[in-house]
Amino acid sequence: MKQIVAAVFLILVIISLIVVAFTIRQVDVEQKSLKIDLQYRTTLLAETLKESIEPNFLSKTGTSLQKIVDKFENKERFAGLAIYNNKGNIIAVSSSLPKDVSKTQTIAAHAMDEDKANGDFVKYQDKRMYLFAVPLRDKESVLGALMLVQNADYIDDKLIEIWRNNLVRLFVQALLLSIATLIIMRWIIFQPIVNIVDSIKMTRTGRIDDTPKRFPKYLFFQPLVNEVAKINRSLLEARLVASEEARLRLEKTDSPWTAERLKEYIKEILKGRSIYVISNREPYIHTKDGNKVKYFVPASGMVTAIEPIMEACGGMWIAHGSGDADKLVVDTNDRIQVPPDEPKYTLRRVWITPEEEKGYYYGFSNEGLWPLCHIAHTRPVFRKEDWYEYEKVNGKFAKTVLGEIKNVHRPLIFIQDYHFALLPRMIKASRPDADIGIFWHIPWPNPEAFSICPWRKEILDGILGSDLIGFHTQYHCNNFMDTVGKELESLISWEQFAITKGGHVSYVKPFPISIAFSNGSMYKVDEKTRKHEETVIRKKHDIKTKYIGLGVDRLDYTKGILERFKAVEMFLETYPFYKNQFTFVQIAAPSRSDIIRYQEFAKEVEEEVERINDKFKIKDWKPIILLKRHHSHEEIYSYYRLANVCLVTSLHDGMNLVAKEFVSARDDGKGVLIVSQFAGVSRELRDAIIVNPYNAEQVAEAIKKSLEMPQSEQKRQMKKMDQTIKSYNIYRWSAEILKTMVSFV
Ligand code: ADQ
Repeated sequence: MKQIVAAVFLILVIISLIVVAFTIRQVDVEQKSLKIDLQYRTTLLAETLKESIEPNFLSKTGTSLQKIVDKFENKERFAGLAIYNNKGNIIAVSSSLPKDVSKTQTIAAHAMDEDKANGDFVKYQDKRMYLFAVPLRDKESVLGALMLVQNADYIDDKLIEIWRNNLVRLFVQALLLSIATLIIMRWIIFQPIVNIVDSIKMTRTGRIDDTPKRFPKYLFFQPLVNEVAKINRSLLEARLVASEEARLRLEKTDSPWTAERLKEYIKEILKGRSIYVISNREPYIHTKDGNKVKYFVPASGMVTAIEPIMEACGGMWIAHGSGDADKLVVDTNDRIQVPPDEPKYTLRRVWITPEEEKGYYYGFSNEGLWPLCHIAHTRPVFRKEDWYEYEKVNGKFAKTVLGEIKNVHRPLIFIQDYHFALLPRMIKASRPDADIGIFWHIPWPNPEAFSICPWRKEILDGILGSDLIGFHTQYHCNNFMDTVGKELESLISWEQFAITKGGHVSYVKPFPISIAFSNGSMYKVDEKTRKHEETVIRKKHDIKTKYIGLGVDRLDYTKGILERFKAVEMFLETYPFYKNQFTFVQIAAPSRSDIIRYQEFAKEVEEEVERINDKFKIKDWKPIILLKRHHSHEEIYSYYRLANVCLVTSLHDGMNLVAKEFVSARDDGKGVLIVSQFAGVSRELRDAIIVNPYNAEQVAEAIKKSLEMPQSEQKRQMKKMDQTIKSYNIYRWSAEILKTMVSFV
């Protein structure tokens, strides 16, 4: 609509300019012609009068001259006349003539001096007048002058009339043209184009399109319509072929897992059952930006992992609506179709109050359970009021889920993470027919560490409402089984990895989470683009060094960011050759910044960067560049492609997807990955350099080894890690979890 208004405005401006230019010209011509006409008429009249006054001028008395003058009173457009003697004095004058028109004297004197007619336009009391004088003479000399004064106001009136008429015409034309433009653009051009785009989009996203109805009928669109119809048909055919191939591939387990294959697989095993994912963090957050609403994908490993599954399988994702514009874009049932550009599943938002968020999210989840499960030496804080909110919000989500599945037979509920430990039991209690799985994205600590939680029994009982409990590693599964054995009355089967409590069986299994990586990187670029990206990034941050190291994390104390900086410091101290040769770029997304510990941590990170940079700074080089903001995945991947070495030095991490993303970004096989032995990913990517993040010397050595590693070795390592991730990507992860969930029934 904005473009249409702009186009109409532009047209109006152009028309106005044209009309104004033409009017100026017309007025100019008209003015000249009216003036000439007036001058001509005045000259004729002057000549006539002159003939009757001139003979015997001297002998005529003032009274007889006055009589002649009076005869010309009250003539239309004629203001009056005056007769001067050769001394410049008035002998006779019309009573209607303003006496104080001073210019008359000058003009008359001039006519007498020059002995020829003289005239000029003057303004008197806001009126325009034409003064014209002719000399009166006998045979020898000039005896006086005759002055004629004409009203010339009608010329201005006429010009004003021209302006008025043209402006009215302009207004009417502009109005008609605007309406016509609006109609043409809105209904004849814009709407048909929108229809064509919608149609292509529908076909691209696999929905059937009612093509003939939507396409414009206008002749000039026909070639485009024909081509689009052909493209749509080809896309539909290609989709059918791909779907058939994927279906055939289901039997062949060695073929790669793709979104298509997962979709077909899910169709096979779910047989029409609906999937509901529940998480705290939503996959798309809508925010206000002035008058506009924007959205972004949050920095979250859980979102990175679950989003491709939902895109492939559809269903409903129920999550906390945390964006300040979230409420503006949902329908009356608090639902919105996402991804916003290409809807594939439903996002159902749940609203929680700031007080609930404080207790449930910041308090119990992130100041209690998060540090409890991560052995990163930050003490958990347990507050009764936080626990109360945690229970309340779990109850709120349970109510929402139960409402959504009310009429759904045997729904499949897939709960994410430590924010919802109580939810499985709450749902199971009302809907025993639902298959419930929970995936715990963070580590599970040993029973002693867990035993400090005042509500450990409630948490364990809540989780055991699930049919399937998933962790990233076998080690975390073992810890969970041990913890339940220590805390609850239950039957534990180490053979089947199952826990029976109150007649209900929960299976505990490892599912190492991964990323959407099948045929190539999700954000693949060609060599030219990669080079361009490198130039842009280097220029933007003034990086001139040969080597670049990279860290990508949420600003979280478990990610070992400070330890990483310490290792960079040690590396530069031990190997000063690399000063001015190596830059470490740390991309850090602000996270949970309402929690004091996180605020302190963010400050510590900044201070540490400043300290190290001050220590080593040489001219225009500094060793660490801290980019403290949320980045899109496209942006992050351009840094992955650029780095010689990527450091993942978590103090404790369930898995860590950054490590996998780095490998997936390196189509060129170059680059080295350093991984903490305390991150789940170190159990899978064994070809990375595995380090203890607390051991700065060891990490510094690993950096040196990475920068000096021959390319053939880099490629060998990358290739093996690449294969590991591809063979167990996020599609396979979800296929295995969902298959395990449904196979228990
Ligand atoms: P996280 O600790 O959030 O999740 P992690 O595995 O480290 O997850 O992945 C972080 C994700 O956020 C990555 O996709 C990364 O690209 C993105 N990210 C990082 N920095 C960013 C920035 N500055 N801007 C935007 N995005 C950024 C938890 C567990 C992990 C586990 C995941 C998945 O703690 O151990 O791997 O869940 O189960």
